[in-house]
Formats: sequence, C-alpha cells, structure tokens
Amino acid sequence: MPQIRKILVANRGEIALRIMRTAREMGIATVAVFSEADRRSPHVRYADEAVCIGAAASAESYLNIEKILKVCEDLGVDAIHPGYGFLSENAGFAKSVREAGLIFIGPSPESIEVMGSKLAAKHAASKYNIPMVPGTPDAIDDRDEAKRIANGIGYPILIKASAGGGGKGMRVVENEAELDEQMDRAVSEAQAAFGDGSVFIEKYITSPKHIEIQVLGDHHGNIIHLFERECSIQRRHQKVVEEAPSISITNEIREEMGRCAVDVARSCNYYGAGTVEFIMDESRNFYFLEMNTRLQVEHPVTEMITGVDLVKEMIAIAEGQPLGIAQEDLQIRGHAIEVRVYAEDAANHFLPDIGTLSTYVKPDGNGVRVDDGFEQGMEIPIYYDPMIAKLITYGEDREMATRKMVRAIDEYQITGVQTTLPFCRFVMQHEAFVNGSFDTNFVARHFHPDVLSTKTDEQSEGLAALISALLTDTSPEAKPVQNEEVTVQASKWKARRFAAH
Ligand code: MV4
Repeated sequence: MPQIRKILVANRGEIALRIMRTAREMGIATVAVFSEADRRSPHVRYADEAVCIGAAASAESYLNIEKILKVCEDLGVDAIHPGYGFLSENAGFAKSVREAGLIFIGPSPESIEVMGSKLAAKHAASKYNIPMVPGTPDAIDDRDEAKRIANGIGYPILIKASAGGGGKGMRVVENEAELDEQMDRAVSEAQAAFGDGSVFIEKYITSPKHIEIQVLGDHHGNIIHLFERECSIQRRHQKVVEEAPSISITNEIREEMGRCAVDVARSCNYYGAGTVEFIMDESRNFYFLEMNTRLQVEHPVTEMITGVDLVKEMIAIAEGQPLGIAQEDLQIRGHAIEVRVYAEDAANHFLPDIGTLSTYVKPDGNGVRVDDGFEQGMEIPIYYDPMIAKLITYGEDREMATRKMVRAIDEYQITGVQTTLPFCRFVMQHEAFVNGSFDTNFVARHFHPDVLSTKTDEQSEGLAALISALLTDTSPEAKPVQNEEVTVQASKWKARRFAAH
C-alpha cells in the first residue's frame, strides 16, 4: 500500500484535533471537514485545508458520506480517519471509502460488520477458548424456550439486542413472571432503534467491573494488546472516569485477558486499533462482551502508560506497514486517569448545560494532558455530544495520578456552563474510588442529589470540595471557601438550584 500524504478527518472537536496533530508530526497534510456550527472550531483552523460540508445537523454534515468523498476527490486526499462516533463503525462507509480508491484508517468493513452484531461477534469468538457469559448463542423469539433457558441459567437474566450498543435494548428480568413483558419491550425497542429486533439472553452479572483491552493488528496477521483500561465509573452507559492500569486485576488475569482479546481480534481477522470489552464479576471471573472497532474516547490513558501513539500506529497500519512493536516490547509504566469534562450539571441530574465558555483556562504542568476542541468565548453547540474536554493525568502510581487529577481539576477554570468537573473531583476523593471497591453501579450507589443533605463526617470533606468547585465554576473571582462558610454558601447554591425548577 502507498505512503499516505494527505488525510481527511471525518470528525470534529477534540478527536479531529488529536488525529491531525499526529498526522502533522508524521509529515502528513490534513483536511478538515466541518458543519456550519463549527466554522470557528480549532480543528478547522488547525487543518491545512478545511471544507464546509453542510448544516449543523450531523446527517447533513459529519454523516454525509457523499460530500465527504467529494472533498477527498477535489483535494487529492489519500486516506480518511473517522475518529470515534459518526461514521467510525459504519461498515458501509468503510466500504465506500475503499471503493473510491481511498484508504480507510481503521479495520475492514467485514470486521466492523461482524463485531457490530453481538451475536455474530460471539459466534466468531467461539472459535477460540474465550469466556462468555452463560446465555443463548442465537437470537431467541419463542417465549417458552426463553423461559426454559432462563430457568436453566437462573434469574436475574438480561435480554440484549444483538444490534444494540450503549445499553440500548437491554432489559433485566428478575423472575419468570416478568419475562414475557420484558421480552416484548426489548424486541420493540431494538426494532425501533436498530431496525433489527433480534434479542438474546444472558445471565445478569449484577455488579460487574468494566475492563477493556486495547488491541492493534496489522495487515500481516500480527496482533498485540496494549493492556487494559478500567472504565467502571460511568453513568447511564456514558463513561466519566477511565484509568490504566486497572487496580482490580492481577498480572495473571491481565495476561489471560490480553490473550483473549488478541484471540477475539484474530477471530475476525482484525487490523487497525480496536477495543475488546469484558465484564468481571466479584469473584474475578471475566467474560467477553463485545468489540469496538474504532479508536476510543479513552485511548489517551493507554498512550500514557505504554508510550505508544495509537493514532500513529493506526496510520502506519493503514499504509500496510508491519507492526513495529512486539508484545514483549510493551510494559506498563506508571498510572493514568482520564476524566471527561461534559457541559452537564452533575448537581442537577446531569442535565446538559449549553451556553458560552465565558472563561476557559486549562490546567497545565507535569503529568497533565488536556485533549479539547474548544476555546474561551466559544459556544457549546447543541447538535453534538456535550463533551468539552478530556483531562488526563499521569503519575508514577495511582495515588500520584489521582493527586495530579485533583490539582488539575482545581486549576481548570470554566465559567458560562456547568461542567462535570466537580463530580469528577468527588469521584477522585471517594473512598470507594480510592480503595478500588467500585463497579458499574458506583454513580447510582454513591452519587445522588441527597449527597448534600445526608452528609456524614467522611463525606463532608468531599462535599465541601464539591460545593467549592461548583461555586468556583460560577464566579471566577471567588476565593476558595473556608470551611465555616461552606454551609452558608451551600444553602445559597441550593436555593439557586431549587429556584430553577
Ligand atoms: C452486561 C451486564 C451484566 N451482565 N451483561 C452495558 C452496555 C453493554 N456494553 C453491555 N452492558 C452490560 N452487559 C451481562 N450479562 C452489565 C452491563 C452494564 C455495563 C457494562 C459495561 C459498563 C457499564 C455498564 C453499566 C451497566 C450495565
């Protein structure tokens, strides 16, 4: 395959910028495409060339395959990087790119298609000895058969949509009496959301940890893994905090999970960067769930602990180069944590908070990385995901990475919109996060609006910090509040919050 000279990034925001930076380092020219809402975005200015491809709505711009391919033709583009979201896991797009004589910087359309179906993914993976949650290997629609199987597995069970993602079409069933109704719901939800009503049954793991393995494969059959990311701190299937490595697994489990991830990738002849998702139960049994065939939002934590630039590897792989890294070359160094800074009000049910970034000052210093796509004065558009930035810290161990994160959060100045930063600070200082006794239920279990009124001694410190951070958010001149002022300030803040209802 030829050397890539010009890359079009079919994406926006922080990820478009992050990809272009590596391209530039590699001496590759960059092309941005943008919607009318993103005219003034940093990714547009950063690119060597930029073309407006349509209206703000994604369907008119970032999802408009024809327009994107036309720009490639007009500007002599060699390759397209899709980033994450948008067209990144669209097998049809990967195919069109290939048919247009361009290089898709990602896996084959066939890999995307297989892993896009959870059942097809399980079938592919079953060629290898990979642990999977007990359940049905095929789609199921017969209710009596479903009941027989559920009784065999034991309740609670989970009904999942084969075409599903992000928890959509998932239904927990506690006992046989609920099964018919929940199955009807899962099927119609899956049909409506994905145009495919196929569902299957799995044993429900009630308190899992979400651990995923980063893999890289080349066009010559070499596949390696770059260890795990722990992503259990999430809210409604939206990850909030990710870290690498996971403190919940031993080196033995790490190696075994890594081997399984490589086999999953091998089962669909994978090339490019991918992520194999596992859940782990309280007895540390892990199970393969699905594979994401894209560069993930949380990839920086893997880059920090391995020293590998994943985008650089993706580009080299797309050029047809054999992997320059062997499994034995890789080792984990230090610890990295990422928090996602969303324009959401964590104190108010995480409602999206759109507006203008009237103050936007990033943290800096040793061990701090900020991947963002906004600048002071910019508006957060309502059309896309409300993520403002990813804040990543790196330290020699988990405690140092956590300390750096708290320090960096305190340096971050954002006004004009409410952000999830205070919530992230709350997580960093929560006992369950510090000692590693958290799972995917962390937010539901430990964070609710009442956390402010039902404070205990151990919570009050984190609470004061939370309130302080919230106040800092809304008034940039505010000095850090002293302890005795906290109650007064808190009630003011609460009054404002309740007044909004
Ligand atoms: C599960 C599960 C428990 N048991 N499967 C959620 C989205 C999709 N990626 C799979 N998910 C889950 N599958 C069984 N058999 C729990 C979840 C789950 C979850 C998984 C990863 C990260 C966060 C989660 C939050 C809630 C539920």
